[in-house]
Amino acid sequence: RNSKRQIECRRDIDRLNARFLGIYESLIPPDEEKVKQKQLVTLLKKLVIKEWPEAELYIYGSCGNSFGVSKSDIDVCLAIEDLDVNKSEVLLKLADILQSDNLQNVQALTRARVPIVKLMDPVTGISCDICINNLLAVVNTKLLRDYAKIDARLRQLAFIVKHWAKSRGVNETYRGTLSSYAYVLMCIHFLQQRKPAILPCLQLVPCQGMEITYAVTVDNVECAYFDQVEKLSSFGSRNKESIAQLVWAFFNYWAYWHDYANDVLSVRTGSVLSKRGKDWTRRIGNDRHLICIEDPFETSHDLGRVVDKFSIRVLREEFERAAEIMQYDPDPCVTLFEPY
Ligand code: 3AT
Ligand code: MG
Repeated sequence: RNSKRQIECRRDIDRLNARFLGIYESLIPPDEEKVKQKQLVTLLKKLVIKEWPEAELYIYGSCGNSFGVSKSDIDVCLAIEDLDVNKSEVLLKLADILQSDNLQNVQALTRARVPIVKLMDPVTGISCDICINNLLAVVNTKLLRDYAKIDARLRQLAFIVKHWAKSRGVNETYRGTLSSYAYVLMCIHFLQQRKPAILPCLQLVPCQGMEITYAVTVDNVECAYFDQVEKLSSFGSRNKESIAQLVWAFFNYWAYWHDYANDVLSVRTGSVLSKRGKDWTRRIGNDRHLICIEDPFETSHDLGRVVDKFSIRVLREEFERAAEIMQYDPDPCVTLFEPY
């Protein structure tokens, strides 16, 4: 009787895995969408080069880090060395150039926290944000993309978590919840912590046969790590956990096990640091440090700083809701993503 129960249980888990993988597959952007994105960026490059011949255009964010679902906006960074005029002037000039090339809804947001030009390509319907010289974001985009190449479960888990966060309204930094970037870092850290580990720590080198193979200094921040990730393609193979188990354990961790009072998540070190060690124990200005996620390169930067005393409750209730659903709901794939 016991083994019959085990077999049924196994079947339930297999079925749930298949459901999660199905959701993951349905979120992946189709190839033709990727082609259209490339075409738009090529057009933008052509326009930009005319005005700034030395400039470079980089894709960053979810279209570049491999964690973008279908129909994501494109984030583009215009890199101009030795900027002798201010960013606002460049953005206004850029908006001018784009407007006269039939791109739609062109808007320069010069007073935003990250000043950008927004636009929409009428041919493809793709929206795009262009910022200036935000090279740290280009580098952290590469780090995320490199982590994704090591073990397929990272991309699967992060797609599910992002989809959950968007469905439940907890992926809105302007309302005090977390950015997509923060959620992906939470997933990377979680997989670094599994036993056996599913992901290594690429910045903790030399270690485990890894050394620094990529190093740049951007805005006085040294960014260095092991980026020959094709050599790590079997790193996580000793861990056999399935996506359903990982989704369950992820929400369980954030609902019941994370020490919000004392701990800082650190992908850079592949470990948990103490808030005390980082002097993140009290509110300074608007930074409350109620959930602490260290940026892998700008280590003084807490990605949880947008979270306030109201939104931390919303977040934690959502983690608990998700954990309960994964534990008890007969059809978690529906309930988990119910619109809030
Ligand atoms: P979506 O699919 O658009 O939700 P995304 O990965 O594009 O996810 P965002 O649009 O929130 O995420 O951010 C775009 C990129 O900007 C992602 C990351 O490279 C960078 N970024 C975002 N927030 C921060 C931050 N607080 N610190 C440093 N880099 C950041
Ligand atoms: Mg984006």
